[in-house]
Amino acid sequence: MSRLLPTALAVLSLAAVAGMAHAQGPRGNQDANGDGVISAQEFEDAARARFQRLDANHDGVIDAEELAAIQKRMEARRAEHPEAGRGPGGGAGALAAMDADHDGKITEAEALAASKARFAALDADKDGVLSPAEQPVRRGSPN
Ligand SMILES: [Ca+2]
Ligand SMILES: [Ca+2]
Ligand SMILES: [Ca+2]
Repeated sequence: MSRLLPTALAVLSLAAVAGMAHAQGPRGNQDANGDGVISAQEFEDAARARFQRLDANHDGVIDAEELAAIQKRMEARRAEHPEAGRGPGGGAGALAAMDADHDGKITEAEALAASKARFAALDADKDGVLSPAEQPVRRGSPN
């Protein structure tokens, strides 16, 4: 008994730490200042950060090769966690849709323009911020 308790406590605090890390993880927490709403600036910052993460060789363009790698990663993740759904920004299909001039590559300008359009679409009451109700649902998007 006296040996079990500390172990249980250790497991619990580990779980708490893991949970916290998860909540603040890189998986698209766009509400940078934690005020519960996502401003246009926060949305854009998150889009830029995501773009830079996806631009593996940092040349300012996500090319077909990088797109394919992203797609592969997303599929692997979905196969591993089918219940997790897709992160904000959608899948590789949504990425390809950002390619405004259809040259098979996505520039940072295209990604940011797409993100702006997405923000406008999400901001149902057009007050310039995404309230919790307007924020994209992270699990089980219906398509
Ligand atoms: Ca915010
Ligand atoms: Ca690149
Ligand atoms: Ca709004």
